[in-house]
Amino acid sequence: MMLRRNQPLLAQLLQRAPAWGPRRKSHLAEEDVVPFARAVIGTFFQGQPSLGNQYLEDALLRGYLKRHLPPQVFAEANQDLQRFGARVSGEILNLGQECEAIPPRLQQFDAWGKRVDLILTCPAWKKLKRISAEEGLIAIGYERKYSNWSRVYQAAKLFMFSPSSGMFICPLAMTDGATKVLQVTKSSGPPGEAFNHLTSRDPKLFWTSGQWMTERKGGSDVAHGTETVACKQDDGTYKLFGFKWFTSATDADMTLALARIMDAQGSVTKGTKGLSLFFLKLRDEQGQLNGIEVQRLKEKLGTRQLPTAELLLDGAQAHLVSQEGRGVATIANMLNITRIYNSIGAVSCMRRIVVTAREYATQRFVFGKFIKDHPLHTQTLARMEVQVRGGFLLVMELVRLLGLEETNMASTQDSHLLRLLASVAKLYTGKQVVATVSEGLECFGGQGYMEDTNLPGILRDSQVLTIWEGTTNVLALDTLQVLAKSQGQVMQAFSASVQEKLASASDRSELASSIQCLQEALGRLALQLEKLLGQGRTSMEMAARDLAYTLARIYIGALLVEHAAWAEASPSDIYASQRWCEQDLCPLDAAQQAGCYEADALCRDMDLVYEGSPTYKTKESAQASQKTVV
Ligand code: UCC
Repeated sequence: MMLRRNQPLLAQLLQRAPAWGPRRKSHLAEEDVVPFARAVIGTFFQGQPSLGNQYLEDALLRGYLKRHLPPQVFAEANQDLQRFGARVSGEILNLGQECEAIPPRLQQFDAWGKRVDLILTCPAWKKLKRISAEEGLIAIGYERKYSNWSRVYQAAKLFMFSPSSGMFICPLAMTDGATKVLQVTKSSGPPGEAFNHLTSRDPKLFWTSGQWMTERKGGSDVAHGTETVACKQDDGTYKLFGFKWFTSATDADMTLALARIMDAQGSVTKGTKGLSLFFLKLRDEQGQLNGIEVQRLKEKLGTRQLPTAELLLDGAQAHLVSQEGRGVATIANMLNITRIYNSIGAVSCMRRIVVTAREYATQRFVFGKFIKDHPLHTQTLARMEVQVRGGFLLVMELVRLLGLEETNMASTQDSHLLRLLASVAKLYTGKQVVATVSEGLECFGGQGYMEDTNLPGILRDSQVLTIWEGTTNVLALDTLQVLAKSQGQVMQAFSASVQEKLASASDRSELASSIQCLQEALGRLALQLEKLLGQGRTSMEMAARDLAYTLARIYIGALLVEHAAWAEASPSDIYASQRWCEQDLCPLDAAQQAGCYEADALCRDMDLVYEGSPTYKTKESAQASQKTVV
């Protein structure tokens, strides 16, 4: 019946069948001609892009390390990274994908009704913890076998590990941040012992740490959002009572948490000055939770591999690790590390999508040729590659500065730059990764949208990089604060560093026009900053994001030029720096010229945003809000 009804279509299909498959016969049987048989649909399957050695295939990573590391350090690191480059594209990638496929779950009660609050993670997640210890992913940064270069070597490993790791990079970020805090605070007792666990290479001893800052009232405005209180006990420890709203990787062994110390009258100090930092273990020796109830695991857009939870602290035993009232300043040590990890994670995802897309372009054949041979496609990939290279050099510069500071080798200029660039890099690479990965998915056509290719997960996981550890605007305002607080010193350090990098390339004619563009942009930045100072606080806040972007683009440009001037640089290194400098390097200037920061700009923005909204108020209310921004 079916056959007869579809006869004309079948006849048509049969005429085309030979082009698709080998199953052509002179006498067709009925099973060969039904519309959805294999012979009719065809036998073509698109080749999958495979992932090669992530060290050997990354020319810039290898070039950067060769350029910077002392020869003996490079020789040793090179060997280890080559081995690790293969491990991340095989064993570790498989484990990471298993973590995505088997997300953590919360078992709140046992079979007999007893509250247990167990966070159950898959074997792959546990294996990644063991691998992290074995590979020294935290230890390298603290053993300092290679002095100030240890951080660069560590970052190279993290850079390859991150996009394969099923987000295990997240607990590592917090672990490194906590280690830094415990080192800076010179903590003794249980927090001091924890330092040894966090930096251990022995999987049996290795610990990971959490970072508990965010509460229901505030993730950004920690000073006004933290309600957790700490009550001192006779033995000098504290008991914490509060509700932590986002706690990433809640299966950690320990954590650092902010809370307000309660005095004998039950009062606490409000604001930043009331916050102190505490160390606590999640479980006791018997595995019982330390006065903690896991309320639920979060339902997230991405990072589903991570057990992110809401926690009730109901008398959790804790140790004070900061001076009283210096909690924010102390946890800032951790924030700066996790922001650097965020930037490493962002650029590493960009690298991964570009590597995968370029491989795919050599296999996918359409419109009569491989897509690598379609000019527009290759141009798209090249633009993405320029973004990756720029982001990579920014992140590695940050890590290089961190290494100098931690080994007491940093100049004042280096320290200023480190503080500034930690925020700038986090905000800029966070935005870059979302745009680049989104473009990257498009390179696979519809396949980029299919969950079982494991590609969409990269985009979902990237989106958080603009949010956690400070949103783009929070970091833009932080950048502004850093510049304002130093009374010109940080800006001076920035300009001097850019000039030094450009000077190192001054004898290279092929870089001359890039250098000129960067000099001009630096000049325009200085002029606009001067102008902004006279425009007042509201204008400065409105300019903060454009300012941060300007700093990022100019600094990245200088880094690309500096790298391109290296004696062993490739023609592509030179080309990348030229392409980078073709964009608007000073968006601050363009927006200022357009009047975006003028006195009435906020009112116009309000009118624009709220036109048609039932909550739309009047211009007067916009003016009132302008007055309250101090
Ligand atoms: O927990 C989260 C998720 C964890 C998982 C993420 C893992 C990442 C893995 C990536 C892998 C790929 S997310 C939590 C996110 N929350 C934040 O990031 C907070 C965002 N908000 C801010 O950054 C704000 O700017 C605050 C909280 C730092 C601002 O607080 P306040 O109350 O306004 O305080 P101040 O006055 O700005 O700063 C208090 C002190 C000052 O020092 P003093 O008192 O000496 O003048 C500041 O200079 O802290 C100092 N300070 C810093 N110092 C503040 N920020 C810094 C800094 N970044 N570095 C050095």
